[in-house]
Amino acid sequence: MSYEESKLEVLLMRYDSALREVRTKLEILNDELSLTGMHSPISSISWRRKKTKSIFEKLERQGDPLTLESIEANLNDVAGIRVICAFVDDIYKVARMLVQQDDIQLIQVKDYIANPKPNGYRSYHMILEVPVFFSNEKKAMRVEVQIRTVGMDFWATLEHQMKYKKDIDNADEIMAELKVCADTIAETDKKMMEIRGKIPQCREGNVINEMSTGCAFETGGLYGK
Ligand code: 0O2
Repeated sequence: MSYEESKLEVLLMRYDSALREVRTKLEILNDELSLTGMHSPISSISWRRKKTKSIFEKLERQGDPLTLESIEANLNDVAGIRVICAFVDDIYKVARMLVQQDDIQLIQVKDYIANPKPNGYRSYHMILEVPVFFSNEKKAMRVEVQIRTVGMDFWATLEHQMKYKKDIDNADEIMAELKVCADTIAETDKKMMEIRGKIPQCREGNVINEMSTGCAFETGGLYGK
């Protein structure tokens, strides 16, 4: 292995460590809220670290230098975590609880729930920096966190397929149908919160969620590369 290759391996290990840090923070928050009898906001967490090939392809697409320094400087999504919540207000609760931790630095927020994309995409995105302690240094590593409801995730997974199929004949028609579905899902998400508010046990927060962790994305999986 060349010197450059071994340095890349170390950098990727650091992104993996940062993913573990943020994941643990989210799991602790959820465990704590479950124990206190409050409604646990997180339904599931999944994560992926971009593969080397995708990292360099993205740098190339952006016209950035293909160096290790450039990876850290120009890519925010080498490490990505996706958090699925049952209700829209849980999304904001989780985001708030995470960024209020004093070792987390919030670099960027994109609220595609308040401001959906024209295609109907909804999700709450944050770029965070989390410190990771290694044998002889502390490194602040970037992690992209996407938080969305089950419905938004269902939609985004199907819509993501269109990214690679723009040349099909009825692409416009499919995109229009997807837009209608996105709006319907948003309406349903809103309605579900209203209904939850009418159920006494839910108002008091006795909903039990299942925590399904451990799904590292494979190439071509839900979260892409
Ligand atoms: P993949 O294959 O999921 O990794 P950036 O890509 O971060 O340099 P951008 O596009 O401004 O810059 O970031 P943004 O808007 O926060 O989007 C980042 C990620 O959000 C995307 O990563 C997707 O995972 C998801 N996303 C954003 N817009 C859409 C959308 O319209 N539909 C779907 N299904 N997902 C979306 P990648 O790298 O594009 O894709």
